[in-house]
Amino acid sequence: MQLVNRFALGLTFGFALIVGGCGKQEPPPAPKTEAPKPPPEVVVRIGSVAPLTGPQSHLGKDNDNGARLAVEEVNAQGWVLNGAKVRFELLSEDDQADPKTGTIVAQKLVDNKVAAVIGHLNSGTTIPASKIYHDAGVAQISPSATNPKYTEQGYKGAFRVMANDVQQGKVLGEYAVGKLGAKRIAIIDDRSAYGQGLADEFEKAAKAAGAAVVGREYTTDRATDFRAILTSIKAKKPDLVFYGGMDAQAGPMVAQLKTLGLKARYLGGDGVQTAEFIKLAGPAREGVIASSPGLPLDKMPGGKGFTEKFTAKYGQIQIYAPYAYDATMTLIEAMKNANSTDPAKFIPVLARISRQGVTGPIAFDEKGDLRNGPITLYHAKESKWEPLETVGGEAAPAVGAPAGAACCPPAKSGGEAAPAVAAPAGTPAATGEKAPAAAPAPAAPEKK
Ligand code: ABU
Repeated sequence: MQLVNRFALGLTFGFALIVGGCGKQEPPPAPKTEAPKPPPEVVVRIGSVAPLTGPQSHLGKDNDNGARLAVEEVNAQGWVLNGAKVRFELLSEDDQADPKTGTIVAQKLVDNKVAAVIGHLNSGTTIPASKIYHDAGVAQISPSATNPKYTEQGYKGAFRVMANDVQQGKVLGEYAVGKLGAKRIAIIDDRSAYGQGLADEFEKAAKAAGAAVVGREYTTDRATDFRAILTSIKAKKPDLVFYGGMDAQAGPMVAQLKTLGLKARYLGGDGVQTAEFIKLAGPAREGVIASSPGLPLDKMPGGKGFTEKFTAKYGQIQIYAPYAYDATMTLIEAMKNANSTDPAKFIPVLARISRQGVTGPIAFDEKGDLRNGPITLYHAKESKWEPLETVGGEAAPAVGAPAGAACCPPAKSGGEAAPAVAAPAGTPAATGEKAPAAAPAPAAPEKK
């Protein structure tokens, strides 16, 4: 039996040798053709800073998502610079709307070698952080900080893509007196750089237009109970209450104002003119008037397309997302035009840029402020913000105008008032009185 097995094994082995030795030979492997090497990749970091936690987190996420959408689109298109593929990386930081935290995260971004920062959201964080970016040679574009001091510091790399509060306060003060007929005005602000600054500019303009300021009260950007200051204000019988601050306070404040039986009109700036305010104020929102530096979303040259893209990905736009998108796209276009991601090279190009953004024409004056930015007034009607009128701004170029298309004459001599959309019932505008003059945009040399 053992012999038979050995014989069978021998046969099998021998057959295998025959087949292996004399059968068809495998062709030698074809020489490998080298796959083309992808271009080397360079990563360019851009910071995005806003309050991502706390009472303003809905606004912070709105800004951050606007910047993120732009970065994702640019990365999908691809850009090769000096033979290397550029990939932009957005580093998001939460400054909690707190000035001290703002400087800490600004230093962190500088340490992480960002080329530029989109932010911050709040003037109170943007201004102290801007010194850190300036000292490090990093570019900064705020999509939403409106206090004029930000661009008055002489920092070559500091820009903003909306009108500032000197312009906004003037429009609001003139509207309150000239169109709403306010004579006795009470003012509340949240003591933030934005709230206090806007309230001061409003007060100046309202007084210049002939109104009396019968009371001025203060709160904070963390408060939720305003009954003490509203009771004090009620005793002064104002016909209009102006609030300089954000929606997280304005919402409950308006509701408490109604509960206390205060009949005065309520007016605020862009911190109030948000989607969140409509929710927070509840039914008390009806008739509230607020301004925003910019055109209504559906009147922005790229508003429709942006709204579709943004809402599909991130949900409802609060207010500043299109500006954060434009700030990011404008920054990257300056890098492309400069053929460089080095701030020393692209900042001078950014200072002279003239392009069509989603929000409208984008070009900066000698300080880094948006040239001739429009300001729109809205009233809350049937649970939404409805535009009343737009003051200033260029006529919006046609949707789809090529990126980089010139938007503005080199020096603009004045704001052109867009036609009024509507005026709230019972106001002088509705009865045909003359509208207040548009805030003129001064002619400006280029930022050097
Ligand atoms: N512009 C209002 C919100 C941001 C800020 O300026 O503080």
